[in-house]
This record gives sequence, structure tokens and C-alpha cells, in this order.
Amino acid sequence: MLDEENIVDPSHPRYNSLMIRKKIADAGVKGMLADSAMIAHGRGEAYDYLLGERTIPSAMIATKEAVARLVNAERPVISLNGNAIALAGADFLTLASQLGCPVEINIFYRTPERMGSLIGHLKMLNSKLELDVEILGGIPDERIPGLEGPRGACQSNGIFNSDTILVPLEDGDRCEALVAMGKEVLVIDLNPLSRSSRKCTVGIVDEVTRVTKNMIQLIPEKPNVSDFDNSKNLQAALDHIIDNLSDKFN
Ligand code: PTJ
Repeated sequence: MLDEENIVDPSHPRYNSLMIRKKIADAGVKGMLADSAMIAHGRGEAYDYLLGERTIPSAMIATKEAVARLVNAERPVISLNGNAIALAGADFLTLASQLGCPVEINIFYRTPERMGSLIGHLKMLNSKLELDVEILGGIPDERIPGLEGPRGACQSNGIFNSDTILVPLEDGDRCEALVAMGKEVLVIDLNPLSRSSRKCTVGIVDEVTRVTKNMIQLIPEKPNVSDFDNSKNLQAALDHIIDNLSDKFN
């Protein structure tokens, strides 16, 4: 594999975006991702472009709310899929270590090869960061009710018995199934119109690598839980997109 510095020039105006793309491309080569991972990423990029590729005020409000709920949870868990691990695996482990909670690999397109590759990657990051975060998902013993097939597989000491779950880049079905289990579901999704964003408890409309960095900063502040209104907050994200677009032509 080519050294990333050799193929992406840091002075390029879209350097960050290109580096994030490269993380996805490299993870694909390692067998960590679903075939449709790049399509999902491209959809995210399009929304990020509309948002101005930065953390907008409503996203920061949602991020703080999600941190408050994670800090106050009895059994928090961070659910990770292929894209989330490829883009922000190290920061999710740091976050889990700050919270003292496990991460659980829960993927839509589950194969033994992908699970092996993702677990191996997280184990490597755990030891590189000198962390001891529990990595679940490899030995499922429970099912998320309402989800057929391998994508419903989960662990009793992780997702199944959690009260609060952080799910980056979730698909709508799983989000709804987790909400139906009575959990507080905290979603990271650049698309404010997605079913996940609309059905979850707290929807963070922001790019996953920015969110994890913000969360790591916010955890020591231990913010308080508020009477967060998800629909109102998503509307603020949509309003921001519209304002951002009209500014471009004025
Ligand atoms: O690893 P697996 O098997 O669980 O598969 C993962 C993917 C992402 C392929 C699968 O869950 C999928 O197809 O997802 P969707 O339904 O395309 O949804 C992905 C959502 O994440 C979309 O609404 C995107 O806008 C959003 N998204 C993509 N990239 C990012 C993102 N949100 C935040 N940060 C991103 N970098």
C-alpha cells in the first residue's frame, strides 16, 4: 500500500476530505468494509458539503446531549460498523475507555472474514493506544428482536442489555429495532432526513471523525441531560443547510 503522504498533498484544498476517503479505501483493501461502504460514504460526503464541512451549532448541542446521556447511563455501549471503525476506530476506543464501557462490532453485512478483520484492527488499536477496552461482537449469544439474519446478532453483555447506545452511521431498521427495545439511541448521521436521524433519541448531524473528537473533549465536562427535542434539532440542521446554500448565491 502506498504511503498516504505520497498520494495526498497536504496543501490540497480538500486534503481532509481526501484523507478521509483514503481511510475508507485502505480499510476496503483490508477486507473490513461492506461492498456498499463507499456508496454510504459518498452519501455522507454530499450532506457534509451541504453543511459546510464543519460542526454546526445544532450538531454541537446534540453532541453535548449524547455525551450527557452516555456519562449518566448505567450500561452504555458503543456499537461499531465497518465505516465507523475505518474512519474513527482509535477515537471510539478512547471514548469507550473514558466512559468505561465496551464497544461492540455490529455490522449489517456480517461475514466471519469481515468480523475477523474488524476485531483484529480494533485489537491492534487497543494495544497501540495502550488501552484495554472490551471488544464485543465476536461471540453473539442474543438477537435484536425484529431483525432477521446475521445483522440481528448481538451480545448479552453488550448491546442486548445496554440502556444507552451510541450508533454511528446506523441503518434505519436497526435504529428502530433498538428504540423498540427501550434503549436511548444516540445516532451520528450526516443526513438529517434519514430514518435513523428521525427515529433515534438524539441525532447528531455531523461527520463521525469530528463528532468523536468533540465527544472526547466534552466527556470531562460531564454535561447534564436536558429535555432535548430531536425533531426541533434536526429542523435546525435543515435550516442551516438552506441558509448555507442561499449564502452561496448572494
Ligand atoms: O459495516 P456494515 O456492514 O454495518 O455496513 C455499513 C454501511 C454504512 C455500508 C451500511 O450501514 C449502510 O448501507 O448504511 P446506509 O444505510 O447507507 O447509511 C449510512 C448513513 O451514514 C447515511 O445516511 C450517510 O449520510 C451517513 N454517513 C456516511 N458517512 C458518514 C455518515 N455520517 C457521518 N459521518 C460519516 N463519515
